[in-house]
Amino acid sequence: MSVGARERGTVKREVFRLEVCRACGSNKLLLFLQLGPTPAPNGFLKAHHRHQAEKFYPLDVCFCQDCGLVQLAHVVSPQIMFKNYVYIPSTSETMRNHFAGLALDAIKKTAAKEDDLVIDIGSNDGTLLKSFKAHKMKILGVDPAENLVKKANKEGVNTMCALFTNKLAKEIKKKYGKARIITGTNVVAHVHDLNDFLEGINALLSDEGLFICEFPYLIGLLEGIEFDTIYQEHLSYFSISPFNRLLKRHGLTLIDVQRLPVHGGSVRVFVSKKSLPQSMRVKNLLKLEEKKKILKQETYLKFRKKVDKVRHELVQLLWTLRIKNKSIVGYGASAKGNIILNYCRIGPETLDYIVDSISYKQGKFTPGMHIPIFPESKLLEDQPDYTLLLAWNFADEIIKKQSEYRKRGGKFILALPKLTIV
Ligand code: DWN
Repeated sequence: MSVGARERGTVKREVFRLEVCRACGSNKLLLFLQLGPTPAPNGFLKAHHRHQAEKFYPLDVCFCQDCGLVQLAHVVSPQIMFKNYVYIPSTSETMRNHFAGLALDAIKKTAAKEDDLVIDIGSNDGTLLKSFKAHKMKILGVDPAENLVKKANKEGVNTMCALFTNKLAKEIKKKYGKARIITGTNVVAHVHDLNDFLEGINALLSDEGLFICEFPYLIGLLEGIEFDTIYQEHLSYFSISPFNRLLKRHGLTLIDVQRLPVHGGSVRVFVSKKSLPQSMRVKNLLKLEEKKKILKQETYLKFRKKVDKVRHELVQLLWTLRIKNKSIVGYGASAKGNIILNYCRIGPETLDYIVDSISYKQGKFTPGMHIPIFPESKLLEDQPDYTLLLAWNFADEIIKKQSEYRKRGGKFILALPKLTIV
C-alpha cells in the first residue's frame, strides 16, 4: 500500500502505517476502502488560515482476515487529534440524557456504594462524571484534551490531562486505589495500542468492578452505510467477535452487551475480571455477526460498492438542484459531515454555508472544503430551499427543532442510509 507523495512529504513524522492487526497481531490485513487524503475532520479553520497549506492524512480502511477487526491502515499522532478537542457531547440533549442513563445503569449493575471510585477514560468535559457525582460516587476523569480538562476541573470534575496507558493506570492505582467502575464512551475505538490500554484496565479495575465502554457498532456502520463515521480519530470499528477475543487475551470477560441508537448505532459493553458466563445478548450478537459474514472479505467489497453509490447519487441530486437555481445549505458541522464533504468534493459552490449550534465552530470554515459555518438562527433568516443534514445521528432532534423551517416549505436532505428528502 503506497503512501502518496502528499502524505509522505508533509505528514510522515506525524503518521505511521499499520503493519499488523492492532488487536491480534496478524499480518493478514485486507485494504477494502480508500476515502482519499482527508484533513483532520475536527480541524476547523479561522478565516485567515484558509489560504495556508492544510495537512491531509490517508484514510484507508482494512480488515483483519484472522480476528475480523476493521481498522484504519494509518495512525495519526494522538497529540494532533486530541490536544485541543472540539467534540463536546454535552451540547446535545440526546447525549446528556444518554450519559445520565449510563451512570444509573452502571451503578445498578455493579451495586456500587457511595464513595466508590468511578474513573471515566476520555472524560471530555466531565458530563458523564457529573452524573456519577450526583450519585455521590468518588470521580476521576482522564482526557488528553487540554481545553476540555481545564473546563472540567473548573466545573469541579477532578480530571488528569493525559492519554490512558498501563503506566498511568499504575500511577492512578497508587494514588486513588482501584476503581469499582471504569467507563469509556467513544474512546476505545480511538486507541492505537489496545493491548497496553487493556493491561491498564486490568491493573486499575477492582475484582468486583466493571469496565463499561461504548463504541459505534460495526453492524450498524455496514447496514447504515455510515462511511462518514470513518475518520482518523476512529482507529478501530468494533464488532463483538474481535473485541471478545481481544479481552480474553487480557483475562477479561465480555459478560453483557446492549445495542444503543446513539451515533448511528452503538453498543455498550460490560467487562469483568471474573470469568462469569456471557449473557444471551452476547451470544445473540456473535450469531448475528456470523450471519452478516463480518469475517468474510466479500462483506467489505460489497460495502465499498455501496459507498460509491451513495456518493454518486448525492452529488447528482445536489448538482440537479443547483442547476435549477435552488439554494442549498448544510446543517451540523460535524466530523462525519466533513468526511462526506471531502469524499464527495462538496464545497461552497454547492452548499452556501453550514449552520451549527457549537459557538466554537461558528465563524470558522470546514477543513478541506472551506465552507463557512454560521449559527443555526441563519436557517430561518435565509429560508434556503434545501438543507443537507450532515449530523444525521441527531436527525429527530434537529428536524423537530426546525419545524418552522419545514412549515415554510424548507426541505431536509439525508444522504444515509438512503438518499431521502423530508
Ligand atoms: O467519536 C466521536 C463521535 C461520537 O462524535 C467524536 N470523535 C467526534 C464526534 O463526531 P461529530 O463531530 O460527528 O459529532 P456530532 O456530535 O455527531 O456532531 C453533531 C454536530 O451537529 C455538532 O457540531 C453540533 C451540531 N448540532 C447542531 O448544530 N444542532 C447538533 C445538534 C443536536 C443540534 O441540535
